Amino acid sequence: MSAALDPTRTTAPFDVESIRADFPILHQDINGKPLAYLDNAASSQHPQIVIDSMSHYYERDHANVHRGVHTLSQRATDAFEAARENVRRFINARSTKEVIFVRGTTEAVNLVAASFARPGLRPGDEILISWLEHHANIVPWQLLAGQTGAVLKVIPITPAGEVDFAAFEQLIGPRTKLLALAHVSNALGTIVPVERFIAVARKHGVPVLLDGAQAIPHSKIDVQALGCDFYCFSGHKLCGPTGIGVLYGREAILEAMPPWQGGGDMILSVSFKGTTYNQLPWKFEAGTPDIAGVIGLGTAVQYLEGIGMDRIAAYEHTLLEYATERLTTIPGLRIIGTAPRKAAVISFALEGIHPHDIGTILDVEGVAIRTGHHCAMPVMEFYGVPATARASFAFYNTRAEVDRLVAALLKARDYLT
Ligand code: C6P
Repeated sequence: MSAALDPTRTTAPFDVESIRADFPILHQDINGKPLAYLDNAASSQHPQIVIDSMSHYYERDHANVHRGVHTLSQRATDAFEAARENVRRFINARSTKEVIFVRGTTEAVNLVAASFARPGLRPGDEILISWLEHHANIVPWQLLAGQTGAVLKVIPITPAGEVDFAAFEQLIGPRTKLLALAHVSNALGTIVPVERFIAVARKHGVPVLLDGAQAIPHSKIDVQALGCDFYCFSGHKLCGPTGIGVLYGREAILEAMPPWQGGGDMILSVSFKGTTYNQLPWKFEAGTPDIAGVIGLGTAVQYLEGIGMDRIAAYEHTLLEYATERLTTIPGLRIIGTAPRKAAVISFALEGIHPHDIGTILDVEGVAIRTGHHCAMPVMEFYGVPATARASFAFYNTRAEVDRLVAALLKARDYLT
């Protein structure tokens, strides 16, 4: 077994330098300065072991899955399904039947909208989301509301960027057919105490979808303990490849849902008299999947397990505290989103400087952050800003990189004001 996948690594002291050594991309200069990659909420980077697993597949095992009796097809199928088991274990789903591979969080939400919500929705029924959502957890519901006459209700947020629980209790009711919530806000970093929301939803018999895109990279996710009905996430924020993600769904619910796309692999038999569908999870995986992507994701979650998600959460928390403390010393800097419980994401504005200019100057200094509306335009509207600058940290970032961020921001401030 590769040292990078060694499960005993979880017992060794957290050694960020040895972790950084796993990530080849981090060791380069950008504009003549060492890269400080602080855009992990957009996409995280890949340890060598993930890259190797995909190269190995392409070099040795590539063939279509679930289709051939020949050796390569069997190897590809075995690797593909082994990755599904890795993901099942990672999120503690009861069965691999509950792990559907999709392109990412966006596709997972759209699948639930089309296949779970749409068939039962009547005019006047309600879907409940919050003001914190990423567009991927807004627009599919707006489309659905337009198609069915259902109403999209939005739970307000507080000035600190928390979802207003009291308002939620007022908004949920007999017409609510689904509660769809971000577990962690990508724009602010707020950790939403979803357990409280789920408990209330249960009392009302309302199913719950969680957008876990920003939660799963930062903490241990146990879908059974959470008690949600759907959990959506993307591989590329989890040290895995782009173009692959997961929809977790409770088996009984998935069984009752019609397929959402038709084609190869999702059927047992097809004739013009009628078609019977495949079992879970394949019923929802029409067409040739992203085999290398699935294999890469399976390796990524194994790698993260080897480090330990609890240790990742603890390390990132100290980094977040350090960064928050350091950033607040910069004159004119305002942190946007000050909830007491946050993942390692900091959105901010610097007085008198457009966020895009901050991003450009930071790039000259080798510091990569994201600027813009972060696909969360209602959040920007709430704070009355067109955009923010956002630094987002991973377990391979260091305090020295936080210092570089602060130094680069001071430089941007001197230069532009
Ligand atoms: N947020 C960010 O920089 P996809 O694109 O399907 O992999 O993930 C969409 C998505 C859904 N929900 C949340 C909470 C997200 O943060 C994202 C992706 C990136 O914040 C790209 S916009």
